[in-house]
Amino acid sequence: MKTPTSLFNFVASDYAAEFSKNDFVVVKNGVSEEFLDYIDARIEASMRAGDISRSKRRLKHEFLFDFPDEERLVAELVETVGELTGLPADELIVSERHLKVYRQDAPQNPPPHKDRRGTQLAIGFCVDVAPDSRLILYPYHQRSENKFDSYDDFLASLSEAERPENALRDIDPLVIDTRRGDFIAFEGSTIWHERTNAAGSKLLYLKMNALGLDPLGENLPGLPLKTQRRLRDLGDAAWRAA
Ligand SMILES: O=C(O)CCC(=O)C(=O)O
Ligand SMILES: [Fe+2]
Repeated sequence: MKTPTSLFNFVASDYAAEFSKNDFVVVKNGVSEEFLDYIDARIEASMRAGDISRSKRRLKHEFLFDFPDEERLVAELVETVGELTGLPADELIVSERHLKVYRQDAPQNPPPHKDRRGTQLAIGFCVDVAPDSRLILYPYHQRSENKFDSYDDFLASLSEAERPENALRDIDPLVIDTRRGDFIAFEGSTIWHERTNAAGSKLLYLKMNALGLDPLGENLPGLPLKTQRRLRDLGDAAWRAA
């Protein structure tokens, strides 16, 4: 499997003002061709391995994504996401890295959800999106944080009036057409969101935070960069003392 030379096709600072204003951004064709090819190959290999989905909603198959083992790509990821979102790049960690393949029988209009607390940011890479499928976002309403490690626990904590089917009843969501190569970033633990008509769609999502949360133990070995740097400095000191 060929390691990509870069992940992204865009300059993060060009989109930072938009993210700061809306708490989400979609960059058309923001994912590099080489990274898309890499994700394609990983999906192909993963479909033969086991599904790791923990969700009770049974919308999609999920597979752990093997992020390329290259320091420069890990650095490109956190530096781009940091610059885009204003979160400190050297504190970012990856709390989930899942390939998502929506089931053929996925419901067409599932109710929206919020991601677990470790998903301060949901970062999506669109690989193959069914023609009628849309990303639904509610960035401007009902922004309380899911403080739990699962959506089910969060949902159980809500009053009847706070449940999405009631709280969002009179609010029109943003309906976003995302296609292969598009890059998505949004604040996943506070924005109600979902994908409609998703059957057969394939995406990679990296869930990230600067809160030190790694509930599934999926963080990349090189993160956070701050710790990595400290370890390197300690190593140098030990080396000089020897
Ligand atoms: O399919 C999408 O773009 C959204 C996926 C999502 O919300 C999730 O996996 O938590
Ligand atoms: Fe989500």
